[in-house]
Amino acid sequence: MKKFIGIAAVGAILVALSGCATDAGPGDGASGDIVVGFSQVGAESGWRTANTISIQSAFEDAGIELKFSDAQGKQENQIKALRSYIQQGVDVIAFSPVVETGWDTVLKEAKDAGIPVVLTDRSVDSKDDTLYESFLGSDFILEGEKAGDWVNTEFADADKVNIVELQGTTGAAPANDRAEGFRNKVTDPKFEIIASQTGDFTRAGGKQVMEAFLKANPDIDLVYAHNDDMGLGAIEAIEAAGLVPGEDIKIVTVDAVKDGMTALADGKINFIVECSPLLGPQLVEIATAVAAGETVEKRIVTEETTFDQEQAKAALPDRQY
Ligand code: GYE
Repeated sequence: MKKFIGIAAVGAILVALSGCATDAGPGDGASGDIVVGFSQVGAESGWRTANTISIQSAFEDAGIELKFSDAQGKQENQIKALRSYIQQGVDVIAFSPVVETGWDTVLKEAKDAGIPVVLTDRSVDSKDDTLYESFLGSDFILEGEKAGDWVNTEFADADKVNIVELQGTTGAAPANDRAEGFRNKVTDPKFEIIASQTGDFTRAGGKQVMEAFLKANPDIDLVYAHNDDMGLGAIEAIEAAGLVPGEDIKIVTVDAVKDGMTALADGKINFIVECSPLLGPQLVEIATAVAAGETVEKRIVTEETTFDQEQAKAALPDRQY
């Protein structure tokens, strides 16, 4: 990779000296003329849509060619996309791994080809952290802990709290970590997680699982949904069962996309932990730096907040996504 940049830089100097403005072509590593291959998880949620728009528009604004592929939620599709980017000799590969495990082989192939890899949004569980340059994204354990903190306050005076959990995609970092963070905080024996199942981060999944939860459990006090979309699906199921979401059954979610924030402002969701999908501009910076052979921070954590009903009402008019 370094060699590549060296050759390209010499080329750029020669072009500059000769005053001849030729297009150096994609993939040659010349500054400002890099090619980035990005493999997205899919289009499972409002968060994902906002994330895709953020990434595509940031690269467009920066004038950097972005090859984009949608894995439709399948790891095998992502591995195929990564291999195709390696074959095409892109300058940087970035991807949001659908699940945490099973990446070492393909990451090693990228490393052997001299192509730096940047993880965005979700991480891998690889023991060898030389297989990627940087991981840009949220602290999902902290998000789960923030949800747990709210639960402790909200139910401070309760004797017994029956909780159901709508988990994210099985094996995905945000599903694993949001479950863990929540359990780090919700430790009082009065809390019981009576049911926990994946809704795959989708609205339809959240609805379906919540319908089953409601049938099996007459006395649910709280839904902890790993994202807004599943919380929104749960609202539909709760209303269909003749109950009032936000009152008969409280709901806490993660993400804070517009639809989630609207439900919070309406009192159907009670609290949302923010997870920012607007990773595009930072990803452009990181990709540009690693393409130039620079070392970047191994871990870049997104800054995030939380919202109650009043805060959601105040934030909604300016919410971009
Ligand atoms: O919370 C969820 C999406 O990986 C942080 O994936 C992301 C999660 C997000 O489907 O809505």
